[in-house]
Formats: sequence, C-alpha cells, structure tokens
Amino acid sequence: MRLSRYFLTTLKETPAEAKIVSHRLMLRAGMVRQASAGIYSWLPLGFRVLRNIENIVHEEMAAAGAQAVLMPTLQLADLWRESGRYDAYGPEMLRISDRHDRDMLYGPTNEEQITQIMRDDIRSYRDLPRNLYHIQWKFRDEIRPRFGVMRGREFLMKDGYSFDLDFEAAKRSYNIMFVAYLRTYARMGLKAIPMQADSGPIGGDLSHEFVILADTGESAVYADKRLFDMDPHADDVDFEGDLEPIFKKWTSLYAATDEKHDPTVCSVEGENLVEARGIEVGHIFYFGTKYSEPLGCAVTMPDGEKRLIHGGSYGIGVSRLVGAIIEASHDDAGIVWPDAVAPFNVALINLKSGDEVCDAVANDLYAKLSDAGVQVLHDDRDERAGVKFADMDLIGLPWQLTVGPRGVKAGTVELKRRAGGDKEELSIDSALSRILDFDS
Ligand code: 5CA
Repeated sequence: MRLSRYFLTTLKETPAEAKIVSHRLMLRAGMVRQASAGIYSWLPLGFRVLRNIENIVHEEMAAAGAQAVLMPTLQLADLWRESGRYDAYGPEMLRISDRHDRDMLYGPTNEEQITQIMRDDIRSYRDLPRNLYHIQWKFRDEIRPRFGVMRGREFLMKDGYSFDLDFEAAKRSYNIMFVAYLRTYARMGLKAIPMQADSGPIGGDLSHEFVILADTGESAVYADKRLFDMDPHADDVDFEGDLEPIFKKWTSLYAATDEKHDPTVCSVEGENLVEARGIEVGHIFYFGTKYSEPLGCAVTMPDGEKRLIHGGSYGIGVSRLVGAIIEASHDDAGIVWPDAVAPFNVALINLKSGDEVCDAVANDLYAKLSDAGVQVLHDDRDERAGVKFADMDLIGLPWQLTVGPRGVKAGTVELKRRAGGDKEELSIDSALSRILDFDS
C-alpha cells in the first residue's frame, strides 16, 4: 500500500479529550474517529488491527471446536421478557420500537437469542454438546463511556455459548474455552491472567475474567506473582483430552479482581502478591439452567425424560483489545504493535521519493516483500525524513526499512525493529531475509 494514496491522517498534537495513552495514540495514529459519545468509526489503519484480532479469535475458536454464526444486533423485547432480563437490565439497554410499535432492543449480549435458537433446533441429548459463537456489535448505554474504545457504548464482542447435558459436561466446555482464551491472548502478545470474578447480570456461580495489567485499568487486581511466569501458549493442547489439570494449574494460585477479592482468603503475602490495575479483556461464565429454564430449552433423554440444558457464555472484548494492546505495548514515540496484530508488518520508508535510484530500490523491495505475503506500507510521500520517521514510530509497525540516497549508492538499506529500536545497515538481500526469516 502506498502511503500517498492511503487514507491516513496523523495528528501531532495530543487531543485534549483523550485521558489515557491508548486513546491518545489511536486518535493521533488516525485509527478511529469519534462519531458520538462512546461510538467510533474505524478508519483503515484501525480497522486492519480490528480484523487481525478477529482473525486470531476465529482461528482459536475453530481450534477449540466452536462454530461461527452471526446473530442480529436487533432483538425482540418479548424474548427478553421471557428470561426476565428486559426489566432487569435497566437503562444500559437501548430500547427501540419499530413502525408497528413492537418493542425491540439493540443487543447488549445474546444469551436469550442463542437459547431460542437451541430451543427450536435441538431435540435429543444426542444433539449435545454444542458450542456456537459470533463476533458482533453490541450496545450498552454506559453511564460513563470513556477511554475511547475501552469503554464504548457500541463495541465489538466475541460472544460464544456452550450447551451441555449436565454440570460435568458443561465444565468440560468451560475448560475448553478457558484454555482457548489463554492461547488467544498469548497470540496477541498479551499476558492475560484468569481471575475469579463476579458474574453480574449474566449470572451463574463459576466465572473468570481474563485481565491484563495496565496502570490505566479500571479494576484493582490482586494476584500471585507466579501466575505471570506461567506459559499460556499451551501449544500442544489436546482439546479432546482432559483439560482439568490446566484449569487447576491456573486457578490454584490466587488471582481476583476487586469485586471478588477477599483479603481473608488471599494467602499470598509480601513480594509474592501483585497489587495492580487491570483491564478486563474477556469474561467467561457457567450459568447452568438460568436461561434454559425460563425459555424452556430442554432435550429428551433415552428414557423419554426432558432435561434442561446447561449453558455457559464466553466473551472477548474485540474492540477493547485494540486499546488494551496499545496500553500494554507503546513507548514515548508511539505504538509498538506485536507482530500478530500489526496493521502492516513493514514500514518501507523512501527518504527521497522521486529520485530514480531510491524509487527503483523501494519499488523492488515492495514487490519482493508483497510477493512473500508481507504486508507493507510504503511511505512514498514527498515529506521530510523527520516527518516520515515520526509518523512511522507513531503508527508502530514492527519493522522500518529505510531506503536513502547515501545507502543505495553503497547497496545498503537500514532496518529498524520498532520494539527496542535496534538499527542495522544491511545489504538489500540481508534486510529482506532478516524480515522474511523472522520468527516472532
Ligand atoms: N454474555 C457475556 C459473555 S459472552 C458478556 O456479555 N460478558 S461481559 O459483559 O463480560 O462482556 C464481555 C467482554 O466485552 C468484557 O470482558 C469486555 O472485554 C468487553 N466489554 C464489555 N463492556 C464493554 C464496553 N462498554 N466497551 C468495550 N468493551 C466492553
């Protein structure tokens, strides 16, 4: 992609309304623009990151055996009256009526909708287990939308739902999602720690929040330091096998958010206790028959008995993650994208656009990298070097590959790794193979 043709406007000044670093950097890097309070348009650079995060979520959900669907944003109020949540949800729910005066709502979550689908589509115990999810916009009329996409009113969530015959089977489904979440966040370059949590309006008694540490986090967290040294990748995990040992390993050490933190239970002391702020990037719940009972969602057992199904729901804050990743990975100059979610892999900086030799070298590098599947943003603008470097540091692509008149004479280019800032003067071929062979 040529930057001269790309829709990207960076800002030098810090927008006054942005209180935290991720919000500031997202506005300055031209990733989003506010449409109204807590509602954002995603511009090309931001949208690419959002898509990358979605793709990782889709891949990890597929690996864990969950199937993607897409449910609507607008739901009938009557469905929520059946579960009793239409009145219980309060002013956070955006209520709408259609031209026939039918009460509708913009979904804040989809437990009712998915339970209705299950109620209508499954009959027998043989139809279980089921695990469906979607990535869809939600609306919650937050009293205090703030921090940009971190606490929006309209936000993108991955919400998944499992259906099982009994607690034991439902716990297996819960464990699968628990492990899938560890892997998902690790792939995004994050250390998300599962913590005991309150289940709030979703309900249920088994619930974990996945929290990353950040000074700007909205909740206080208390956790055993040893959790931060554990490897969440679980690369060779067998989702068909018993995941209870992994669940136990992660939950045997103390970790809780302030809502659930109990100093009388927390035995971690002194330097083993991390007391910090955290951002909730996901939340999983086992809620049993909370929705299947009022909505009448049951299956027939071999002896003809009807049994209510046991449910769980599993949320990931997809749009919040864009901000959360920036909170976890930035420096004074701007964003430092982890490779897996970066909007482009390489910033190709031509210091002398219009110069025949520089243009030829830059175009050749662009073609070779693109052919190898590397996403390149080619800064071909007629701008001062200082402006180009500042912009590229701000938008934070993992590599900066600079072509300049002095270097090309000697057959070299400069390669900088954004994280850490190491710079090297390399031959064109070595620079290419350094990028292509890099294993993040
Ligand atoms: N139905 C359940 C799980 S599918 C549910 O709605 N859970 S939740 O309320 O905890 O939301 C799931 C995730 O969405 C949260 O962990 C958080 O990362 C994200 N989220 C929640 N509210 C907002 C918001 N106002 N802005 C951005 N992200 C949000």
